[in-house]
Amino acid sequence: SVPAVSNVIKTEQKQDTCPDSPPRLVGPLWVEFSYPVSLGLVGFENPALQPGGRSKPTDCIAQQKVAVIIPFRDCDEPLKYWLYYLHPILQRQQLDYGIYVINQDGEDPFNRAKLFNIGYAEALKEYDYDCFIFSDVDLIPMDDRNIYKCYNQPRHLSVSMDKFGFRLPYAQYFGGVSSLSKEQYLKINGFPNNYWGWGGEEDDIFNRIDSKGMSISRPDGIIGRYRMIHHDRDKNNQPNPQRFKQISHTRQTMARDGINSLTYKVVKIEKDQLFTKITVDVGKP
Ligand code: BGN
Repeated sequence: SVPAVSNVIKTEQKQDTCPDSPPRLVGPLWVEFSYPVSLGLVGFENPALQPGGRSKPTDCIAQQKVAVIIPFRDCDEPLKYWLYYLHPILQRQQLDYGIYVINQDGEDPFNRAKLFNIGYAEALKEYDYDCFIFSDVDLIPMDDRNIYKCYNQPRHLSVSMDKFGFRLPYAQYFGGVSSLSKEQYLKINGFPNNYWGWGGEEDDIFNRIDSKGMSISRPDGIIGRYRMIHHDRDKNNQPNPQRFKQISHTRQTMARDGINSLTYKVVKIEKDQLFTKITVDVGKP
């Protein structure tokens, strides 16, 4: 009937922006990996998810539209735990979010930073995201007050990891989980594309942020606690011998190496209920 319809329109217009402190947060979380979880269980426990691992609050308008980018190759076990723990947290944080697992095809050395760039580009093809979370697949936050959104400065979220004795390994450390708004990301020309193998790429990202006069925002060491899921080191992720030389030249290379020089081929896009998996050919070292 006509009055009912106009009522619906009125309530929709009345929705407010979600609050700075999401009301359903619980604080410290119990996180462990000794029992198995399945994707079926995660789906069952998160019935409101939309295909591709998308969700947004129903009772308010999310402050930010957040794409979570996870670089990936052959690590299904950690991914299950990641989805199991993070979906409920991200929903309690009242984010309008989607999960993008960027799977590197082939056997060449792993290129974490380039996979982040690809995730950024692919997520934007799908939705008007304004914030990007860059996360390793094996890191689980131990406190839901560590909000997966963007801040006035680029944010380093994983400040207190169990493997480093719950402290930063060094003051400039920017590895693990971080967030940059679209604007912050573009200001540094995205991330480097040529770090093949383990190490150095997050130091390059730190240099980019620093050279553009931005600082790093961080939660405190209690809220910023993380557990790492133990798994075998990928045989194709040996330390990158070039990394020392590369990070010493970030300021010269960053203008021409980044999102403005990104090339890759999409091999396959799969929409799971819990995440979007994009398999990519990242090219050769
Ligand atoms: C640093 C690595 C990071 C790594 C952290 C923590 C380099 C660059 C040359 C100094 N950086 O030393 O990539 O995340 O350790 O393990 O190797």
